[in-house]
Amino acid sequence: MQSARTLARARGSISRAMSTSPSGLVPRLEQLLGRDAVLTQGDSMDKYCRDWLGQYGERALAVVRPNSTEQVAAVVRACSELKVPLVPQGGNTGLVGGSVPRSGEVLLSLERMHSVRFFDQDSNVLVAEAGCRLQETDEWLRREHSRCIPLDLAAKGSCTLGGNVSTAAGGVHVVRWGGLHSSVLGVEAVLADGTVVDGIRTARKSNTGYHWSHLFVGAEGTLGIVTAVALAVPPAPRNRAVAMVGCADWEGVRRLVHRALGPDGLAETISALEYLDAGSVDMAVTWGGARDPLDERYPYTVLLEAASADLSSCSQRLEHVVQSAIVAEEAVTGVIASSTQQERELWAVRESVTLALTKRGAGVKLDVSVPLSRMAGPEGAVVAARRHLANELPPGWLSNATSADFESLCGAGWNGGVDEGGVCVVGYGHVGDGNLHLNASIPSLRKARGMPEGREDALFAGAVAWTPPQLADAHSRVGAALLPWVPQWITEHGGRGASVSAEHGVGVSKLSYAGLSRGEGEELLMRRLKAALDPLNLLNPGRVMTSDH
Ligand code: FAD
Ligand code: S2G
Ligand code: ZN
Repeated sequence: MQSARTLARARGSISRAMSTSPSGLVPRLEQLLGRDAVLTQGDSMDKYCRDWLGQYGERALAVVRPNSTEQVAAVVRACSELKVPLVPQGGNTGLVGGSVPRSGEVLLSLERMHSVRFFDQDSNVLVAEAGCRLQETDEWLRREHSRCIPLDLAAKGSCTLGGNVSTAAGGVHVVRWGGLHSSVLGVEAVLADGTVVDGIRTARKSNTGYHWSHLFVGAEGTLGIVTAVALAVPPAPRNRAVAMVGCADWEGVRRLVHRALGPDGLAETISALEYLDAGSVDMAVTWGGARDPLDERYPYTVLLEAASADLSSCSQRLEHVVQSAIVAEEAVTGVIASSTQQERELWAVRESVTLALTKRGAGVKLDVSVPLSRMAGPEGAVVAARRHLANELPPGWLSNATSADFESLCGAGWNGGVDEGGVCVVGYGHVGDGNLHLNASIPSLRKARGMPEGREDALFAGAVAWTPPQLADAHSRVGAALLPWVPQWITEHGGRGASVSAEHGVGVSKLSYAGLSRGEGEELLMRRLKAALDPLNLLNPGRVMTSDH
């Protein structure tokens, strides 16, 4: 984890590295792409060289912005000849440090490759370039063809289709449409030697050899650069119904999930099934600006969305599930949105947690798959992490909301919504597909002071909070306590239902423990594929796998 101080040192050394960049590289790149497509000066490069969390990234040798597959191939050939490593970048919203350069690397941004090549009306396949933004492309598809991209995530405004494919992004609709492997029909990619491989086709079925395009789904830029993608796109549901329910305990949540996913539940109208614990709702409301969704704070809040061509089936099904869950005492109460505005407000609670966490201070993120029984509740990963932190950190560092018996505090979370400071561990995520986002939040006093007028004095009343540079130290101590302890716990208790990285990928931040979810044979196969496709190890080296083999 790089604190600002270390980075400054690195920057200092990097600027010296500039003088030692391979001779002729920059002039050659400028000749290939045009001067305006090649950045080498500090501040114009900054936004490309810092990750979204502000935790990773060093200064690149150069940032290049090709506008065509041919230009991408030419850049790759030049870097390959001069043996200069390349980092492809889409929207730079990745959360594992994989989309930003280390010193001595060239950052290749796909931002200028943002054309929709075509939409095939017969097969309902969209062919778009890698730099197309998810939200913009989805809106165009809905408007022009009443179809949608089968993917939705809070970073949709910035993330790109190439980045989505390369991280095998999950998001909130996996429970309806599956992951991107279900919708990617083919990619166009540039290999490490500059070879362009065109796998773009609109045939829904093609069995003429290895399904090699799927190698690039989740490869995080380590096997080739995706320049275009062919996606099967479903009809955009005309109607949706959204509800939020409060549950008193995890057993209730589990039974509600089984109900919602069952044959008498949302069935074919299932669209999203998310959960938040009390601390996550506190984050969203106190720091994320979301409106309190229910009459009081429950240990768990579940968001359900049904979607279909006709309004009656999705709203009837949703109502039936919510009412039955209350009758069966799985849920205590529930609200069904009665307007688009209210639907947006309920979703805002869920979608604002990530940003809220960054506003409160520093964070340690875990994005894991784990069986429901081990996700939350007294036997779950979140309580286990809290208990572990209570043992590892100095007394008084933990906020009350992180006390081990937090689960039992009905209406738990902060004391009446006032953030008392201290380290919090919150759990939320895509409960419908077993994906938990476990986040530890280390409060920054300086950020509290940035709160809306009058709020900051109520915040952190008396409890511990840090100002930099102590914040960096507290951050690394919490990270050291949780990593790899939580991934090991997940692996030990989750069996084959566990993965130490569910949807964000490995990048650099999970390198040290990704092996917990990769068997020996898998590791061997992955290294053979990497050696075959990138023998000089120039494509995103040291991401996904260490390079020391
Ligand atoms: P980048 O961050 O630019 O790159 C990601 C990785 O892909 C890097 O390793 C990069 O080298 C590689 N890459 C990018 N483009 C290409 C290309 N064309 N060819 C080859 N390699 C490439 N992720 C989820 O899965 N689910 C979520 O619910 C989710 N929610 C998020 C919410 C917020 C607020 C934020 C900030 C992020 C969230 N993410 C989520 C993470 C992130 O948005 C996804 O991983 C997304 O797919 C990254 O897309 P991008 O275009 O920003 O890629
Ligand atoms: C989400 C975003 C990252 C995080 O909100 O679904 O994938 O850990 C996450 O908040
Ligand atoms: Zn997620």
